[in-house]
Amino acid sequence: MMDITLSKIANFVIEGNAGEIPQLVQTALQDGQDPQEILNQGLIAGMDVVGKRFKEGDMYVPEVIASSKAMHAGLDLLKPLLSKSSGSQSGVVILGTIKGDVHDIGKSLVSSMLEGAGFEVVDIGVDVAPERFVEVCLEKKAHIIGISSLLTTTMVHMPAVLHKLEQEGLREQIKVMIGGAPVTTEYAQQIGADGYAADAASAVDVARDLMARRGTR
Ligand code: B1M
Repeated sequence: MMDITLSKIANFVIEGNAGEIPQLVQTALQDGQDPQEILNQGLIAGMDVVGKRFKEGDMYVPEVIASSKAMHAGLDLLKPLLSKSSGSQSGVVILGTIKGDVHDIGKSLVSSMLEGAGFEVVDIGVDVAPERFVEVCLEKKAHIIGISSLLTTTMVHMPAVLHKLEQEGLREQIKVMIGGAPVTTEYAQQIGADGYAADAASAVDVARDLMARRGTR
């Protein structure tokens, strides 16, 4: 049975009530709830409902924005707890949402989880041009580029990042992982990406695997 505080958190996300969420998250933490559980059963559970209602036309864009603000209000508090780093540096990841796409909640979760696993994450935001991923990757001497897309109309820009890496002669050195709701393993294979993760937790496994596969640089 779901904890009452967590179901309240989920409901406030659905209602887009950002003001109430920090206090409730604090209460859940004081009650000894695991930050990951608060995230999964509170914030993400609420956002799942929002997604379904949005799809069915029962919620509109302003309401969804209010819900995502509410989700962020909780996420901001949980982030440092989710990303208790082991202190060891696992690798540098450039992370962004592809051109034309402003969805950033999933990407932020991936960022937190990677940081939690000891990766240095350079979050370059949303609506990022393919060339920009490569530019920052060079600047930061990164090992992995992570690309998020939530729209079928924007995932088609992902291959351009791979092409740019090829053009720059970097394709062998830099690993590319992709994710986001419409993205699949098959799509990753089709475009020649090195990895795909369905959620933030498995993004860590994929990133670790990519680091192992790339050897040392
Ligand atoms: Co938009 N939206 N949205 N939206 N939105 C979706 C994605 C949609 C599925 C809703 C629907 O119709 N059911 C639909 C896409 C349809 C499609 O293309 N197949 C959609 C649409 C159509 C749109 C607009 C076009 C609507 C419009 O204006 N007509 C528009 C586009 C704007 C744009 O980007 N240019 C739009 C706008 C918005 C808002 C701005 C209102 C808001 C975004 C706010 C923000 O992010 N700051 C929004 C939201 C919130 C959603 C839903 C409801 C929720 C997305 C979310 O945050 N999920 C979404 C419906 C849904 O997904 N249920 C929807 C929670 C998050 C934790 O999950 O992002 O999937 P997710 O991330 C997961 C995994 O995917 C994975 O790990 C994460 C954590 O486990 N993952 C990765 C993500 N990135 C990864 C990268 C990795 C690895 C794993 O490696 C690098």
